[in-house]
Order: sequence, then C-alpha cells, then structure tokens
Amino acid sequence: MAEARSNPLDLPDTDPFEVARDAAAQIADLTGVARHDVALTLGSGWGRAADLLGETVAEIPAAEVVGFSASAVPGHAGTLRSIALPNGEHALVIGARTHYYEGHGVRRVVHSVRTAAATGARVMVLTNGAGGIKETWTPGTPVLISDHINLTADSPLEGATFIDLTDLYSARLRDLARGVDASLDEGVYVQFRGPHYETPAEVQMAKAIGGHIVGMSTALEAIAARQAGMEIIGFSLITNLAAGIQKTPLSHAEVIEAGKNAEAAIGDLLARVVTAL
Ligand code: 8IG
Repeated sequence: MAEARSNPLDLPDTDPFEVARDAAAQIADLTGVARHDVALTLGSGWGRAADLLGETVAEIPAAEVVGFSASAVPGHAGTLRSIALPNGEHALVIGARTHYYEGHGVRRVVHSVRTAAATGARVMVLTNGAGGIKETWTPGTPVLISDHINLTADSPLEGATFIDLTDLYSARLRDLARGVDASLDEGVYVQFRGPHYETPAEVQMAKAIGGHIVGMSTALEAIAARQAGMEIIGFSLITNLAAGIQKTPLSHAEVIEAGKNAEAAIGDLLARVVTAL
C-alpha cells in the first residue's frame, strides 16, 4: 500500500522545500506539463469545479508523488490534476489535502502548497467546506475569506522566519471575484485543530474574537503560500451553520449533502474566477 511507504517529510533532517521541488519535477514528468500557472486546493463540496475549468490533461494519484499521501477524508479525492485553461495556461488541481488533525505535522499539511509553488504557480486558490457563524448564511453559500485567525498554535514557518501577513488574502483577487459574482459575501476564517467540531461556547469565542467562519484547514496553507511568494484567494462553502448557531447537531453526512447541492453553482463560480485571473 502506497500509504505505508515512508514519507521524507517525516524525517527531521529533510529540507521540505527540496521535497517540494522533487515533487514538482515528478508532476512535470507525470503530466507532461512543464509549468503550472495557478493552483487550486479543492475542499469539501468543491470537487466538481475541476471539470469546469478546462480540459484535463492528466490526473495522477497523489500518493505517487513524493511527500503526498492518499486523502484520509471521505468526500476528498486523492488526485492531482493538470488542466489546460482556455487562455493556454495550466492549472494544478489538488484534490488531496492533508489536514492538521491527521497528526502528521505541518510540513505534510503545507506540502501541496509548496509543491504548487515549485511547479511555477503564482496564484493559490484555497477552498474548503466550513461552518458559518453569520446567521444570514444558509448551507450551500460560498463566501470569500477576507482574513484568518489561526487557532492551531502552530506554523509552517520554521526558525526565525518572519513573514508579513497583511493582505494575506489578496484584496485584488477578492475584488476580481466580486466582479464575477457581486453577491459574494466575505468573512474571517478561524482554523481550529479539529477533528471534533466546536462546542457552542467555542463558536461564541470565535465570534467574539472577530471570526465568521469555522473550519479545520486553509490558514496554515495560506501562510505557506505567502512564504512561497504566491498571491492567495480563499473560498469557504458554508455547509452548515456552526454549532449552537444551528439548532440541530452537526454531521459529516449533512456537510457532504450541502456540498453536493451547491456543487454546480460553486464550480461555475470558481471556473469564472480562474478564467478572470
Ligand atoms: I464542512 O462547523 C465543516 N468543517 N471546525 N466547524 C469546523 N470545521 C467544519 C465545520 C464546522 N463544518
């Protein structure tokens, strides 16, 4: 089984950027596409978007590329896809997110982003399924991420690496997205460790400190993307209202269902945003 293979990112002396460069070289080799221009990580509900972006040139199991492992979450595809965009550029679609709660460390969490940068991508599109704190958001609503609060108490940066995170989620790209869909709302994403959902008290805390969206991904990836010099845009699909905001218990089945129902609309949104980049 591919997953049983040892991962160089788990060894303390490994340079994670060297592994990312090796992974990018393998992707170029396996896809026949020398350089990718934009990369997208597709979270819960966003999977269908890839089909609408352009023509798939190649699709490879992520586990075949160094540093990656197959996705642990039902509803997440474990593949890397190279897609030819209508403008002649290429998109790398990452359907294999490693979550922080899997416990493999931050290097593994951000490996896909570092690899995307090493393939040449200048723009990183991060998407996720998440809980909403704003009561006006119904399940199936896509929202722009305007900023984040990282509650993992961890960082992809190692040592004395000081990186500015002002305008982390590019105002230019958010404006561009609103040009595609003027009704897009935005909010501050709060990354919790998970994998449990929040208690209602934790949701109230997230709200009190300025959060609007609760999730278990994206913030650490965005930091790594900024370190790599990429321009970042983030979208959350609100699949549920956060615990205590919605009156019924949260379930993963509900999340998958909301994602399925929103699939066509958010796929179209994402395709139009990528086209406009
Ligand atoms: I989908 O309500 C999804 N992911 N932390 N809270 C957190 N993550 C989520 C939620 C949620 N919904």
